[in-house]
Amino acid sequence: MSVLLQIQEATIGGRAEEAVALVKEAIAGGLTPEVIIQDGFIAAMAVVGEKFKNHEIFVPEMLVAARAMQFGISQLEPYMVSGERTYLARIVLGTVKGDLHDVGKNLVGMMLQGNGAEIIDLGVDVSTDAFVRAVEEHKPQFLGLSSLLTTTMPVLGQVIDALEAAGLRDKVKVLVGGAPVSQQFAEKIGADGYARDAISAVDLVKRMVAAG
Ligand code: B1M
Repeated sequence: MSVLLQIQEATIGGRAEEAVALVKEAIAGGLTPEVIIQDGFIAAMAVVGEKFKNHEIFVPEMLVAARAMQFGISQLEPYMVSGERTYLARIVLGTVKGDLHDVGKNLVGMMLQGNGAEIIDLGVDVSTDAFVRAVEEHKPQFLGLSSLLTTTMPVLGQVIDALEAAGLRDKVKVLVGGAPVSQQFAEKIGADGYARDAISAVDLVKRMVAAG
């Protein structure tokens, strides 16, 4: 079985230590972090999500799978640093109120950081007020909002409205993402940008910084 399939199996089974060992093996075998993340971990989480939907597994199993993915991906952090060491932008990042899914947000933060961004990670289940206060306090160029649930998607728009009400909307570019979010939805709520995955998020921020 290929190392990528083994990573998938270890992740689905929630075997974090095995996933870590397999990541090391994959890197030693010449696979890139992007391939390991996409074809190993993200592919595994798609299976986990399907199994959950079909009631084959439950929340505890999803949790240990996410933990295995977090551990595995953390091994890749040193390999995700780009050659450029120039400062890209300051970015405040968080998962909106009601949403505890942080694997994708962490990955986005890690990739942006590896490409020269300063990340202020507010964590998960962040209140709209806390986002507004963080923009006031840290004066970031970007605010990155993540939502994984259809029930928390509307909160993305609420944060944008709250920034507007606080007179801060033109001070920060708002980026949104997460599995149920789309370009169309991002436009509808008045976000400045949408990225479907961590690599696109880096490209988007670079493009927006270059555009001024
Ligand atoms: Co939850 N969960 N979960 N879950 N979970 C989903 C999202 C679900 C699709 C599973 C399913 O039913 N098939 C479903 C949502 C359905 C819906 O909304 N319609 C679901 C549900 C229902 C729930 C609960 C309600 C279950 C329950 O309690 N009955 C509950 C809600 C908890 C809450 O948030 N309040 C819940 C709980 C959990 C766990 C805590 C057990 C665990 C999360 C642990 C953690 O994150 N620390 C969990 C997990 C692991 C999942 C799945 C299986 C995997 C998510 C993940 O880590 N994906 C997920 C099914 C799935 O997505 N296939 C599911 C891997 C990750 C790398 O991808 O997060 O999409 P993702 O991030 C990507 C992109 O989306 C994008 O880039 C990332 C990297 O490529 N991106 C951005 C993300 N944020 C971005 C921000 C950006 C730009 C791009 O700019 C700022």
